[in-house]
This record gives sequence, C-alpha cells and structure tokens, in this order.
Amino acid sequence: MNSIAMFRAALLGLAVTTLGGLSASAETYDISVDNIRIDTGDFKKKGVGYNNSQIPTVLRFKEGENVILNVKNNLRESTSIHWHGLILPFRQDGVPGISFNGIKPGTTFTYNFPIKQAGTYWFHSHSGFQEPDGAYGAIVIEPKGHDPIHADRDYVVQLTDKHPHSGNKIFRNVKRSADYYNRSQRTLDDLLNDAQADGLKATLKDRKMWGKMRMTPTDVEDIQGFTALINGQSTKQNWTGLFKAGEKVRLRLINSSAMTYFDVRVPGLKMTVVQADGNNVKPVVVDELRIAVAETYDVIVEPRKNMPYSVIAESMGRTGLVRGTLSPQAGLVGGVPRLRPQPLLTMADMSGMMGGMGMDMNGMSMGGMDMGGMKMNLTDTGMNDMAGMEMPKAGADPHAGHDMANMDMGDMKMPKKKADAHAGHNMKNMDMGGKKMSKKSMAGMNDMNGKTEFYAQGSGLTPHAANGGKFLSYDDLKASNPLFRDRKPTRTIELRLTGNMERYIWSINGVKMEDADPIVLNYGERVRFKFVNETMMAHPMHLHGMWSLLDTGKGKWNPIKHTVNINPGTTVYTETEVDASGQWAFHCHLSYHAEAGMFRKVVVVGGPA
Ligand SMILES: [Cu+2]
Repeated sequence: MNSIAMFRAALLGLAVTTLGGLSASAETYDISVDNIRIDTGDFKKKGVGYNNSQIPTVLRFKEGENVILNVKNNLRESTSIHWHGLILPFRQDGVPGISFNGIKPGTTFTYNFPIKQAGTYWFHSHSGFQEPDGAYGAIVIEPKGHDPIHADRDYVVQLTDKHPHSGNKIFRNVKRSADYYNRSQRTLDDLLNDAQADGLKATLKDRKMWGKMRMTPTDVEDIQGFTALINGQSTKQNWTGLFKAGEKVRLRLINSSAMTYFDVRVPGLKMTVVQADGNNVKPVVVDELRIAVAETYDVIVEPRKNMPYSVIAESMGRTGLVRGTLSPQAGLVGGVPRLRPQPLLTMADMSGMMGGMGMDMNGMSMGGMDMGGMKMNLTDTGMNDMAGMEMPKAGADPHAGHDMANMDMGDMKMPKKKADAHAGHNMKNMDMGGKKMSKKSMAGMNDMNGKTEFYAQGSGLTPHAANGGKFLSYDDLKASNPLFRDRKPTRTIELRLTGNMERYIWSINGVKMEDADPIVLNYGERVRFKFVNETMMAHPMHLHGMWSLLDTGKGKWNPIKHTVNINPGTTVYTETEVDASGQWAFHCHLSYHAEAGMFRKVVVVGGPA
C-alpha cells in the first residue's frame, strides 16, 4: 500500500470532516504507473503496478469532495485508469478509444471529477492486459453524513488471480488453443478416433476415457494455474487484519481478478452483508458468498475469541484458494482448508448454449464434437433428468454420478418418438440430428417455472456453503436506499451472451466488438436489458457510467449494482436510468472475454453536454 498516499488521504479526510463536509474542496492525489516485480511466493514475474508496488494502492475519498488525480505513466506503453463503479463525466471514465485517448508513455494525465457517492469501489487500467498484469487498486469513499454501517475496524480485502504468464501470452495461447490452461487437455478427438477404431460402445465403456475427457465448454474456469492473492499477498505471505475480541470488523471484499470468481468465507464466523457494489443493502447474514469478477461486497464479522480466523477465498472452479487471517495479534496464521471437489457443469448449464446451437452447431463447438452426430435419448423424465446428467470433467471421479444411460451414443440416434411428452418443456422442436432446434424455447428454459433463476435449475454451478449454512444469493439483496423511483422501462434491449469456445471468440448477439454498432440510448429513458447467457461460462457484465438495477422482483428495492453476473443457462434482467450523456463501455469483465469481443460501446444521445 502506498503509505504516503494513504496518510495524505487520511489527513485530507480529516480536514474535510472538520470543515463539515464542504464539497468545494478539491483534493489532489498522485498515482504512478510502473513496471514492477511481482513475487507471489509461488513465482516471480514482471508486472504493472501503481506506486511501484504489488500491494494495491487504496484511495480514500470523501463523498462530496472534488478529486484531482495526477496519473504519471512510467511505462513504455500507453495506460489508462478506469474508476470502476464511479458515477462521473464520461471524459473522466478512462477507457481509451471511448472516453479519451489514453495516457501516453512518460506523460501525466490529470483526472478531475466530483465524488457523488460513497462505498467500496476499485480502479484499474483499461489498456491491454495491464489489469491482469497487476494494475488495480481499491477506492473507499466515506459517506457525507453518518455512516449507518458501524464498524470498529475497516479493511479492504482485494482479491486477484495472479498468473505466471503475462496477459498477452495468456491471450495468445487461448486464441491458439482455447483449452490451453486446462490442467488436462481435452481428448475428445482421441475419443472419436478410438471410437472409430474400437467401436463407440466399447470406447464409452472405458469410463476412464470419460474421466480424462475434457470438453472445453464444460469448464467452469477457462484460465487455471493462477495464484490467488488478498491485497497482493498469497496464502504464504498471509495478509493479516488485526482485531480485538468483540469488535465489529468490516471487510470490503473486491474481486479484481482477471478471470476468477471466488467463494468467500470466514470459517467460524457469520458474515453480515451490508453493501453490494458500493450501495448499502438490507443486512443479510450468510456463511458464504460468491463474488463475481469486478463485484464488491462489504461484510461485517464479529470475532469473539482471541484466536486467528481465516479469510478464505476459494475459486468457483476449485482450482485455487487464498487464505488471509483476522488475528488478535500479528504473526498468527489461520488454517487453510482443502479445495472442495470441482463442480461439474450439467445439461442445465448447457441449456443456454443449446439455444444458440440450432443456428451453428459447429460454432458452439463441443470441443470439436459433432453434435449433429451425437444424439440424446430424451426420456419421459425430460429436462429434469437431463439436468442431472453431468458432463464429466478431468479430475472428477470418472464413476461419479454421470448418468450415461440416458445418452444413447451407441447407435447414434435420437428417438423423437417421445418428444411430444415434453411439449411443456418446449423440447418438441429439438432435433439435434437435423440440427434444428427452437432457439427461443431452449434459451427460455430457465423461465420454465415462471420465475427467474440466477442459476439454471439443476446447475452444477449452484453454490453451497462449506459448513452447510446460508449461501448468499442475488435474491437476498435489497437496496437500503433506492436511488431511483420505480417506473416502467421505456423499452427492452436483448443482449445474448454468445461465443465460440473452440476459437476463443466471445461476443454479444453473435457479433464481436470490432464488427458491432454501438448501443444507442436516449438520455432520460429507462432501459430494460435482457441478458440471455447462451454460453457455458458465467459472465460478469459491467456497464460504465450508469447504475444497473438488478431485477430480483423487488421493485424499487431491487439492488443497485455496477456489475451483474449472468450464469450459464440463465436469463437475467437489469434496468438502467439513462442519466449520463456521452460514450460508455459495456462489457464482460473477464479480461480475456472482453478482449475477445464481448464488449459494446454505448452512446447516450441527448442530455446535458
Ligand atoms: Cu465473459
């Protein structure tokens, strides 16, 4: 942490406080962007960091102040800083090519904007892969008046997934081979070759083969092999936050990963969720929560014993974990649990992708498998049964619960005779042999029961708390202070999240950023976005400049977010009051997905210049 900046920020905070929160004050902050050495304890690498450190800089602002931020670029390439989640004039938003031209090497760019909100946010480079390479920091904004959230201690817990390879190298590798960072390589081609030689039935009897089989689309995480860090420190380096027994400790969880969702828990303690994406929520007591890439959650914990408590962030795909420690004294170390078993994606998770499949079976690429030739036997039990049919992954017990009985690959035929029995599930249009499928019906499968689910029914991604207790769901989030009156949207814009995993192309409505027209919004309207995830991966969608009201069916109490996760096989709605003119970015926050094309420019027409 840049202690000088922190000290200064603290002093300024005090100064503003004593002035009674006058908003006219303009405070100045200096940030340098540097080539740094990163040491994770597991490996060393070259990276990019702020203020010459791998420990993220924490900027502390006060609601109502004007900030002046001098960003000096000490790199040999252009850089930028995007203030993630901050509501500000678009020229200050820091996205090269959309908000401004970027910050050239050797130059200093001065940002200048008013702080109109409070809460936990973060900042990062929006240039190339500087953010995965280390260019991220935290923002803590003290509210203007009384903070309804009381805490005796207040810590930023900023998570990331540091990889030994540079962002450029990772992107080159996945473009060459989408499963490059899978720990075991896909062997589906091998499977098909063997099937040709030995007969498919015989081949399939070899469960080991299934155990080894890697279908790229079934991966929960597409970049593995990272070291997870808390505040720039690995498990070995053990980030520690001190407390006295009985104190309330506020943890400002920020997921600044390039690609990794984390499940966070503090074994032995309940976490009270009090804020999501910088906005206060009605408190929810949970045992564990999942934080998508780019989200923030503030939680309160109350350690009562004089002992170290572990803060555990375990990756959603269970390929990495980091432990920090809350401790009554320096030098203590909390326990490190084992990684839990890897989740298996199910047919339910695939359902969204199958929506797009009818259009382009090869494009949806089951890792090269010709779905035109692979027939599924739909039985009376219908989709629920399919939901239970798990696609095995490497590392999983090859005998674990995948029910191949329903999958008739032996004679490669898909009987349609019983299809009508599934009329209610809209399965009757599914004819995979003929590559015909009702796209709409499959994509909408998640609405089968007339309610929106944030996980597809029967999804292998649905999380469970390690202790069997309460796991936070989007459904639990209620805004404490609605920022907007509830009103009917003026229109709905459908954004299908699409991709071709075989070629590592990620897109929206089947179109990559470079080929896409901007999304044009009108100042003053209220737009409803319908996100339909047709891929097998979760995508954290981030709209710059304006809030995203996540529709959990709570009307004006719907939570106010800047990043909304869309799980595979699900349809999620958000609404936005279009109250910021200019040009904005709208993209998946997985670094390599954004770069590969899951990105849109948004142009807001009208309003104040
Ligand atoms: Cu994505």
